[in-house]
Amino acid sequence: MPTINLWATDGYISTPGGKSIYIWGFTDQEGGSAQLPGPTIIIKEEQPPAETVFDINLTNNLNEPVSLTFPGQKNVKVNGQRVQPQYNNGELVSLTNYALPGETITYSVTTSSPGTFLYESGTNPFKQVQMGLYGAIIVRPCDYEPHETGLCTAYGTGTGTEFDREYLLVLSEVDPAFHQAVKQGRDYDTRQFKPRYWMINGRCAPDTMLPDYTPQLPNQPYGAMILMEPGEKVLLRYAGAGIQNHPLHPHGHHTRLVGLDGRLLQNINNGEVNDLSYERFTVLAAAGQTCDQIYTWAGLGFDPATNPIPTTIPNLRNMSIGHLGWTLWSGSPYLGHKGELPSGMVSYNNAGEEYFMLHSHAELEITNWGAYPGGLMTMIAVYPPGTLGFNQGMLPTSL
Ligand SMILES: [Cu+2]
Repeated sequence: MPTINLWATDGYISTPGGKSIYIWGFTDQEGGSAQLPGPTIIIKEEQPPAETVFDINLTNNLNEPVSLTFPGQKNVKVNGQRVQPQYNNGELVSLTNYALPGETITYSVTTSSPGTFLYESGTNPFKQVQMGLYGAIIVRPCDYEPHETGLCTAYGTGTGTEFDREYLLVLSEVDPAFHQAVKQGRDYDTRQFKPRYWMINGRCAPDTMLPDYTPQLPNQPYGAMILMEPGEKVLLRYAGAGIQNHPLHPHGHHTRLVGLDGRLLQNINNGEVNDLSYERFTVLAAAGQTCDQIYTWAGLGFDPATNPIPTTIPNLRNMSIGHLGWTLWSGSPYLGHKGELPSGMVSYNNAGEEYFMLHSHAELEITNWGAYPGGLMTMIAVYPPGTLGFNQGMLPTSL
C-alpha cells in the first residue's frame, strides 16, 4: 500500500514580473516550503477484484485546521474511521476531518477508477484552496505499462486511450490582494475576489515554458511545455483547481475528450460498447473538473523535396525575438529543415521544430496583471520524427 507524506505549510511563488506571492500549500519534504500545485500523487491500480488503497499522512504546519478531500475517490477514512463533516455547535466548520495545527492525521483512500483527479483542502475551502492547498492525483489502470504498445493508456487496454506522451496541466487563478490579506491576518471580502494571475501548474506564462524543477522557481516545480512528434497521441490532462472555468485549446486544433472527472467516456450496454468520446476545438476546463484528452498533430505532410507548396515567408523582422537576434523558427517552413542563418540572426530553433500555443480563449486570462502575454498559456513544440527521445513527456508509473 503506497504511503504519501504531505505537510501543509506556507511559502512564496514568483511571477514572471518578479513579484513574490505568499501561498499556503503542500510539500512532501519535511521542513520544506509549500509548492504550487502540491506534489502530484500517482497511483497504479491493483488488478481487480483487489481494491487499491493508499494512505496519506497529513501534518499541519499552518495555524488553522487543514483537511484533505478526494473528489472522485471512495471509502475515505481517517485514522481508520469513515470521514465525516465536522460541526461546531451545529455549524459546519469543515467538509471532512481535519488536522489541528501541529497535528498529523492519516487518510486512507480507495481509488474508484483510473483517470485524473484533484485533492484539496475541505476546510474553509474558499480560503484554503485559493491560498494553494490543492494538487492532482493520477490513477493508472492496472495494466499500464509505459512505452508498451496498447498498454500505455489512460483508462486501460481496449479503451481507446493509448498515448505516447502525457502532460498534466493544473489550472488556477490568484488574487494577490487575497494572499496579502491572509499573510497579514486581515479579513478579506470574497465578494471582492479579482484574480490578476492565471496559472498552469502554479506558473504564469512565460514561466510555464521553463523546465520541471528549474532552480529559479523552487516552489513551482512543474513545467507545462508540451513537446511531441507528428502523429503521436498526446494525453493532455487538465485539472481545474481554481473557482473559474477556463476555455483552453492547442491553438488551431481540436482535441478528443476521452475522460471527464476521472471517468472514461464510454458506455457498455448489454456487452455493446458505445464510444462517447468527442472532439472539441475549445475545451471548457471547469472549476473542480478534470478533462482527459488525446491530442494528435498530424501535420500536412509537406516536404520541400517531394511535396513542396508555395510558401511566403514573413519578413524576418517579424520572426526575430528581442534585440539579441533570436528566432523562434528554423529558417524553413518544413518541419525538421533548417535554412541558412541570415546576418544579424544568432540562433534558429533546435531541430527545425514547430511552435504554437496552448492557451485560454478568455483574453484576460492570458495576461499577468493586465500585461499580455502571460497567464494561462504555454507552447507546444512539434519536433521532427525521431528527435525527441524516449522519456520526454512521460510521468512516472507510480510513486
Ligand atoms: Cu487559439
